[in-house]
Amino acid sequence: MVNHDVVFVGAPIEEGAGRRGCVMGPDAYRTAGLAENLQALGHRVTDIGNLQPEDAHTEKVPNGTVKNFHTVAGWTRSLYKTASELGQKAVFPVYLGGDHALALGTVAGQSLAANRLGKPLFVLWLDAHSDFNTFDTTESGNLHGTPLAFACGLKGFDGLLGHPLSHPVAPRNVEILGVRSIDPKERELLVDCGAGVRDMRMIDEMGIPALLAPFLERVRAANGLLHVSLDVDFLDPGIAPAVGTTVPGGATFREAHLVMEMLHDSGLVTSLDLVELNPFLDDRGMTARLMVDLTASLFGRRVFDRPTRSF
Ligand code: B3U
Ligand code: MN
Ligand code: MN
Repeated sequence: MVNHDVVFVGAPIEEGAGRRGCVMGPDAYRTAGLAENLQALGHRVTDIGNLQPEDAHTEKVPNGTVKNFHTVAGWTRSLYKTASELGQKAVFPVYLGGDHALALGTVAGQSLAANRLGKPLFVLWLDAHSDFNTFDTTESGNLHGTPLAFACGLKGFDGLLGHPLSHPVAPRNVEILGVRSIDPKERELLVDCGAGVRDMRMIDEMGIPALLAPFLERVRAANGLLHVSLDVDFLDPGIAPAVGTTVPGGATFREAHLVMEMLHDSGLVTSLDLVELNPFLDDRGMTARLMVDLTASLFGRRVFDRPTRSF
């Protein structure tokens, strides 16, 4: 098994979500033993602590719907900078959220880094939502509903970085898995751009391996890097209650672990977001522990060794 140099980057942002509590996410992962679990698998873990948002208060607020624009822009800038630096080093960054607005910075930064390494970035978005709104289409104004559209280079994100996004992710390199809630205008944007959308019905009909293996093959064939963004609400609320935006009918315990196990076996994943954990809503830490266990599966925990790699 490959031993990674894992770097934890805490990003206690909660201003992208509709309710407070994600600020406690990074410490909940630490308390639940994320580092110890990865070390037990043979990985080296360095925790650089929590980032601070930059100051972006002079930017013009894009419209009256968007909430907490200056704070989210500040986080985007510091995460973009950190991700573009870490993405060029021989380390495996794990971004501890924080709400999903943190991916405004992480995906764009990892994409810039991948470009500098001469490789395309692919993104696997594990989420009940597609997070494909722009500042113009968002109905809620919550910016955790926008990061994938920003990463794909859609228009209408003026002022977020302070400069245009130079290396967006190609929408055909994006796979959204487990989705079951899409807003009407967001749906139009998604259809137009051609990102891969695999909803719960497809998981029911085809199963995880038939959906995920072809995507991993594409990443491999393109010699690409793979960023995984895991939103707690990808999981069924019955096993993962600690999230502000539960949507019934999510991934089961076994489906989620199988995704992580296949990702590990592929050897293709180079960076990870753990987002939307709201410890204030948890039930005796069960969601934090499940997220730790899923991460351990992604980093190679298994019940029994298989003789050959299957994906
Ligand atoms: N699409 C809705 C709902 C939502 C997106 N992401 C989350 N909720 N967590 C929105 O607010 O943009
Ligand atoms: Mn999300
Ligand atoms: Mn979500």
